[in-house]
Amino acid sequence: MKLSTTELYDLIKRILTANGCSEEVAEIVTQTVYTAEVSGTLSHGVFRLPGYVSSLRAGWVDGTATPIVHDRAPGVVVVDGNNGFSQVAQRAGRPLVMEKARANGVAALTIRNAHHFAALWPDLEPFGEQGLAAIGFVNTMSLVAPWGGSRKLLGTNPMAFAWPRHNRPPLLWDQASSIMAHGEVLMAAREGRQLPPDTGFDADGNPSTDPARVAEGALNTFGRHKGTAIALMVELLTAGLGGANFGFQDKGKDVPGARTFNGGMTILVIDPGRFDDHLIERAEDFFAVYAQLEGARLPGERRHGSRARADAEGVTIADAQYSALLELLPANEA
Ligand code: NDP
Ligand code: PYC
Repeated sequence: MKLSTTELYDLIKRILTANGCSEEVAEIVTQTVYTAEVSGTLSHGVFRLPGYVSSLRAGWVDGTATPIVHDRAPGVVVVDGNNGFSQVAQRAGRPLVMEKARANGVAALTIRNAHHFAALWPDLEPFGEQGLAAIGFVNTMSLVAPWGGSRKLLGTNPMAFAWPRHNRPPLLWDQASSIMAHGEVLMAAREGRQLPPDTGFDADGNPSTDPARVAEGALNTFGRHKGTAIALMVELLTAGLGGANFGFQDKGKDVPGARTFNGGMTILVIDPGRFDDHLIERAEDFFAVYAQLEGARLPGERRHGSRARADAEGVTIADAQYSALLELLPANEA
């Protein structure tokens, strides 16, 4: 099914409002699901809508929540998401943390009691667009075995980074700290693809390349023990620093229909202008050398390219997936 970007956006928003999101929350969550889909981050685009809807219908996440912003210190903003979506809490805390970063050079935003079920790069992009550097971390329910083990404890704990560019969109990267995002494993299961060896384990702790088994078992971290160290840091910078649930404290596993995780996010924001007047231009010298390297590309280029193509040509959604999306609407709206 071929959709224009406007049709895609409207469909996502209708599904969210029909399933318990307020107009304002639906607008914010639509933006993140839509951006993932058009940028080719398909594991966190419309593929995830049944999960959002399931958590909403179960009453596990509040689609009307109003976050509470605490101005804790000259460089610290803490937001309680009130059991809503993380992007809504971010939107509430973003102006204050930007203001603090500009005043102090560095500031941090932590979010607790909020559900993050999306790609991270749309969260970081607004900082880069406003001339700020930012690095963000999210924790998830336990899905990953620490290196050497085969039972899950860590989350897939993604992180993303934005760096403002001179007269261009910001540099952005965005990645799970597991060898593969759990969403990618679910997509492989749906498409009947086997996983590469060393991706993870089944629920009994045996190595497996079957995505359905690994989805129920445990993933490895990326880069062997080094990814374990990163995933551990993410857990501490989110649940630890933010006072959010650790992955092992996920209460959703006992709630029928709960698919999202009530956890934490931390974003560290840096104003390069407070360190030196010419840092952004100076970094462009580095990018110019990078661009000369044969075979190499900058992270984020694929997503920027995909987004530009979607704007020009629209988006194709597989017919079966489109039908499944329509089933998330009330019968008289589908
Ligand atoms: P990928 O492995 O697809 O990409 C990771 C990063 O590497 C991207 O910035 C990508 O840029 C870049 N990259 C890929 N190939 C190259 C290359 N050849 N040269 C330079 N850079 C490259 O991401 P993951 O599978 O780890 O994660 C997928 C998504 O899942 C992410 O958006 C993440 O936020 C999301 N996620 C969300 C979670 C949550 O709790 N909400 C949990 C875990 C993951 P590009 O895209 O341009 O290729
Ligand atoms: O893809 O690992 C993942 C994931 C976990 C929560 C949301 N996405």
